[in-house]
Amino acid sequence: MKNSITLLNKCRICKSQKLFKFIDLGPMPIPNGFLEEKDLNKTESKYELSCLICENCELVQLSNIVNPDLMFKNYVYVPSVSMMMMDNFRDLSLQAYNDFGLNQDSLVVDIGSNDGSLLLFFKGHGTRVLGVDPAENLAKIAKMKGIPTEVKLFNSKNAKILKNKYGQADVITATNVVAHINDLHDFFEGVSDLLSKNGVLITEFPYLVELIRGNEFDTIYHEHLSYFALKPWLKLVESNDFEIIRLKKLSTHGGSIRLTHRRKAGKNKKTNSKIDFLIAQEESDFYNKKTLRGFATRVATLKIELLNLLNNLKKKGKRIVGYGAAAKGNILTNYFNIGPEILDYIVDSTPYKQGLFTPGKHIPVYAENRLTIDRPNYVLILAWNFADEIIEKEKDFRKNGGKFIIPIPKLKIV
Ligand code: JHZ
Ligand code: ZN
Repeated sequence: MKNSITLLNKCRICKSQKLFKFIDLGPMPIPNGFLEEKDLNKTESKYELSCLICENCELVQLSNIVNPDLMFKNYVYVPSVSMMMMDNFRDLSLQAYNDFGLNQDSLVVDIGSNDGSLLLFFKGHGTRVLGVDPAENLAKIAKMKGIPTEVKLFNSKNAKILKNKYGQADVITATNVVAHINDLHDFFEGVSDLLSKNGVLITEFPYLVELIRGNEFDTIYHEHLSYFALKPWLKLVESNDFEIIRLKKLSTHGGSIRLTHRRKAGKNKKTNSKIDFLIAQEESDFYNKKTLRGFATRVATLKIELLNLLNNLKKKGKRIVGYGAAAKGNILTNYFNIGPEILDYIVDSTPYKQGLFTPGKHIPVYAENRLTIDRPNYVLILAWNFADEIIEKEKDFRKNGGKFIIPIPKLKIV
């Protein structure tokens, strides 16, 4: 496989060729491609980043696909550094444990299990657990925490291997990972094979309507091949003989949804008022070129506003740093052209990012305590999805006269 398969000329799900491009971010480095100092002079690969909507099934998707090996083998993102994410995982595990009568014989398989954070909660409830993740570095950490982990990409071929080795799963979880999967029909084939007859699949993903509404353009990046609204997701689910039995809106990652699925029971289509309501809303307000073009225009305005603000502060001699070396932050800094001449550095609590430099803009990443020692004037919160958590954690910075800049959904100084 080449590094990048350029241009998707057919919809990933329905194969229609009627694709409408509504935002083009241009060539971008891979968003988690942090660099060591010794590599800063080497040429970095950049890949086109633009988003299309399929005019047939309405799936929003990337125009180019980067080889997953380049992005996921050695992965630096871990959810366990955020309390909000941990609270969400606790809630998911409790919901599944209580609602589906799990016990010590039940097997929970987590696809994209990362450092084992979600499965630790299930283990705490006493179920059997198995993680599946292609990141060798994170699987090592998960295993150290006592979470058995298979270093694999999840697909129908590997699902068979897992089934033969561990038996069928009562619950399969896939949080913040379906967007990363290219062949979604194959994903469902694998789930169907690995899942026990009455088992459930629980997914969580950022909800596209919130992405558009909240100007969350920086969550568009090479790892995320699809951006789901409910209508195309439901179509995909039904065409693979599954149905949605529960929906919960979440505040994670700028607005997400948690969906619980099981195999379709009988031929009749189940109605679910929550789902029907959201799909009706999507159809009336969302699937049109005007909405999508409006989003692209708002992003262009945001760029001007933020750059004006940062440049004025610099002219006044203010020192500005970033908070949260999130993948999304790397898209925002690259697309808005914000480099180390504006942000002295970025602080981040993830040990695997500290000491490295951001892809593209080469901004150094340090531990969070640098902020306390260094006391800059302004902090640009790049991990804006955790703004409340970060502001609360760093209340002393504000007490001492520091100010936070939150870029998304709307530029705000607090
Ligand atoms: P965060 C991730 O994207 C990765 P990213 C992934 N591709 C995905 O699908 C989406 O989420 C949904 C730091 N931080 O979670 C930690 C602090 O330093 O917004 C992270 O590096 N201190 C799987 O990378 C970053 O911020 C803190 O107190 O855009 C946040 O990254 C907190 C709360 C976070 O995801
Ligand atoms: Zn389509």
